[in-house]
Amino acid sequence: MSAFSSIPKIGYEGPESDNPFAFRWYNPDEIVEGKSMRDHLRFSVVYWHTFRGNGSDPFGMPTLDRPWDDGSNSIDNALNRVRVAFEFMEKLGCPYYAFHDRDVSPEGASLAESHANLDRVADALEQQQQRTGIKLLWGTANMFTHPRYLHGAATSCNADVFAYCAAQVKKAMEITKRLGGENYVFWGGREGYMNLYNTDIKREIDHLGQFLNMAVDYSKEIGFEGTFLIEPKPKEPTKHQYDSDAAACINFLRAYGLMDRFKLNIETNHATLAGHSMMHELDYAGAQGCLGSIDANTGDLLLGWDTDQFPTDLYLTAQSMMIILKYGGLGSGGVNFDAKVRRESIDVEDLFHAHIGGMDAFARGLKIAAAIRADGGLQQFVDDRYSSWNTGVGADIEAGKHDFNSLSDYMMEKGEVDANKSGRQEYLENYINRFI
Ligand code: XLS
Ligand code: NI
Ligand code: NI
Repeated sequence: MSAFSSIPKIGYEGPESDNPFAFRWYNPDEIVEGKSMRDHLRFSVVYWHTFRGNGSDPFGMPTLDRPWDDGSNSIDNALNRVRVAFEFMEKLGCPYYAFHDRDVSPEGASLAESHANLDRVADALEQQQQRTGIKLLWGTANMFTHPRYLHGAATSCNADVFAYCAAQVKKAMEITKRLGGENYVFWGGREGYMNLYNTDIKREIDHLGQFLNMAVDYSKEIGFEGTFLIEPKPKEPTKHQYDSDAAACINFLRAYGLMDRFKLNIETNHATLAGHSMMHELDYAGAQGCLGSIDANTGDLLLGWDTDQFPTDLYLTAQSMMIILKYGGLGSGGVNFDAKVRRESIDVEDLFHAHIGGMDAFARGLKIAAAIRADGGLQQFVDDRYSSWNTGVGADIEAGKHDFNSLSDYMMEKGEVDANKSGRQEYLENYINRFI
């Protein structure tokens, strides 16, 4: 029985098409900067929102019509969802997906039972991957939903919780490896605090560092070579998450000796919750060699939480792709739609509109970014802006040939700095608009 029989296979029809079930910009085989759009973007569907989201919110019950889902926590329901999920991704033409252990398979009455459930569902996932050629972008462990995690996971005050998490991540990593996952994500769901009066920050962060080092050791033990990704987020569900933004995560990775094994998974709505733009977070991570993957979504300027909407803003996607291209692409990462349809978008069709829109917005962002790079005007401007560093005193400073004494001598003799030039912000904003 097909869950999406009324919906055609989504194909590329070009910008003139008025078919809502077609791509107008995402043309997987089109070559941009020497690489296909498929390989640049590596789109991924998330299991948790797309196949487990039901539209409920803190004020209201489920709203979404998902006829295949009986609402139960049974293995049969989980296996049926796998079938539907792959049918969806196949129709959409999306090459990757991502999941948490507990999205795909139900929590059991004991850890052993949870593991066994996951094994059974992984069999089905593996079969469907083989049938369709759809691959696993990343796996992760949900260590925030169950009540045992009320004080956090690896940062819990309860040592048993740390041990439980080790067992859970061990299993999730094994399953990710078995399914050929190209990355493994750590999002610190409740790794943070609600109140500093009852919190030993030093101890909690040390525990997190120790936990991730154990994960690195275990990946070596089993030969899992996928990239490890930390996903920064400043708050929600806790008031302050330890992985608050790219800079905080990179400092943490350096402090605990994890820099060569980890990169970052940057999410738009988390960047904006942290008071940064997505472009800032991507550029900062890229500059430190830590740009791994993105969770593509968007927030709402008027709402202060993680609304996880599908991205449709061309400035957002163009800026994201400018930075991704600047650092040579996402490597083993991808553009993962950590996004959900609105509670009011109750039909199955809405899942298609949402993903088609996000994929088209990123395809267009890619083309815009490539056009800006091909024109070269922006790069030229930036090169000129820093040209004082290419010769004379600038080049000598960068080469390490100066200290405070020599620079003081230099400036005493010169008396005043060379004249500053305009930053031309408005000119550049107008320039970018020529490509949008
Ligand atoms: C929540 C996070 C989460 C991670 C995966 O805000 O975005 O969905 O991506 O655990
Ligand atoms: Ni995310
Ligand atoms: Ni999020």
